[in-house]
Amino acid sequence: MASEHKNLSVFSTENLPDISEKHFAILVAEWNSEVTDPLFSGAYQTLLRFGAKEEFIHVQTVPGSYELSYGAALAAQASHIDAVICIGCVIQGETRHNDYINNAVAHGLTQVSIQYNKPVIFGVLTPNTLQQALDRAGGKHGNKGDEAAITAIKMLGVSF
Ligand code: DLZ
Repeated sequence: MASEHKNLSVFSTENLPDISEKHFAILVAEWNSEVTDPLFSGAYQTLLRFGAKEEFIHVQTVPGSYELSYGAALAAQASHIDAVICIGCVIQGETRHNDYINNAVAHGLTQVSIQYNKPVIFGVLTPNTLQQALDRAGGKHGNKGDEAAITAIKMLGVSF
């Protein structure tokens, strides 16, 4: 049976919804700030580029990526917030702390999104090395913060 299909590719920026009246929360983890700062800038500038109003972008830092879930829950339960973008970077260390943090954040953000019925975007890098992270925070692999913002915008256009 044929069905209508909307292209959700994160790399296509055609036919994005109007976001001029949408409010965004951006949460930024302070850990690995040399990575999360450019990720944040990418997300922020991308929202502006696609029509968000500066005064409708609400920014809050949290200590580490683990705290993104709680921050996202606070943002998502605020009635004026339409979408939440979470920025973090968890670099693999000598122990498995990164696995625990990454799993907890991925699970936590999914739960928040479903509980509050709002897009909550996982803009968390999970690299093996700092260089891999920098490559994805404005380096040779682009800026995943830009992609996080575009993902949030696209999700605001998803409806049934
Ligand atoms: C503790 C910790 C470690 C070891 N590594 C990172 C990291 O690479 N990236 C990150 O965002 N946060 C890290 N944290 C901090 C935790 O996310 C969290 O802030 C603490 O465990 C306190 O809950």
